[in-house]
Amino acid sequence: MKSAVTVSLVEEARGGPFVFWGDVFQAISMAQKLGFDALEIFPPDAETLRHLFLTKPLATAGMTVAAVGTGAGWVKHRLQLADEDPIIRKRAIDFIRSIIECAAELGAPAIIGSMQGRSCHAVPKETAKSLLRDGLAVLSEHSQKCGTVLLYEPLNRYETDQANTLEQGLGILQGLDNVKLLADWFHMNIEESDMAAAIRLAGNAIGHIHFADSNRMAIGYGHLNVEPVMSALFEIGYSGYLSAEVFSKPDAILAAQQTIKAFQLAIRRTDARGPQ
Ligand code: LER
Ligand code: MN
Repeated sequence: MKSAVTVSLVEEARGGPFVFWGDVFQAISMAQKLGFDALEIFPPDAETLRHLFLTKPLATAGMTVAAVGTGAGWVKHRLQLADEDPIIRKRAIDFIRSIIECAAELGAPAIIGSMQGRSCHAVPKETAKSLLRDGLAVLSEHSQKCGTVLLYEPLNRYETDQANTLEQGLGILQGLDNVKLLADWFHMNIEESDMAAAIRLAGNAIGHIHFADSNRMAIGYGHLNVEPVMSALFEIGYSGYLSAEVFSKPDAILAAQQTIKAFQLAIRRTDARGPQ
């Protein structure tokens, strides 16, 4: 398993669960110093990300990009895949397509999280789900053409009613082979009755982890029992990223330091215990 830490370049997302803010080059340098393998980037749009020309600075630092978030499509541009308006849905698809392309240039998958949308008076639950699936089908094919997978993230009930658990996520992804689940431990801690069992059930459908404690702070700052969840990840042979999508609290450096310490401890402990 590999470690990653988030950086947000989206002013409108201030106060959200990202460790580093604003300066991606400083984030690369800090993450490298602390021993992270990768950065997860939350850009305002594809063009901004592309014009940062990150390939060389990342290679020089010996770092990769774990994933690229598309959430700015929602928080900044109010676009989502289940909108009642076909013009908005088309703009949402185009926004994500362009992020898929520049994420692929960095060797990373794009994440569909808050852009999945939710039902409303004009869009009943089943319609919202089917609009989401239509969008994921198009975007999955586009990701495949770009040589990457697409990540779909179940969110807690206060953010969506599309899929709140990994099992519901599996339902959404049926027949969509190039889409993997993003298991965010913050959302799972709210929605799953047994986080380890949910991970075993989802198995190799899991493609990415948001590594967060119960209060969405760095692992170790909340009350999540990390050991059984890590054991389940070892059991399913997960070899992807554990990416800290957590608040920059008490500050960015302490959140990042605590994350890497918790990551190394969790890997060592679970590894030493061997297969369960
Ligand atoms: C939102 O709560 C979240 O977890 C993000 O990763 C979705 O884009
Ligand atoms: Mn998340």
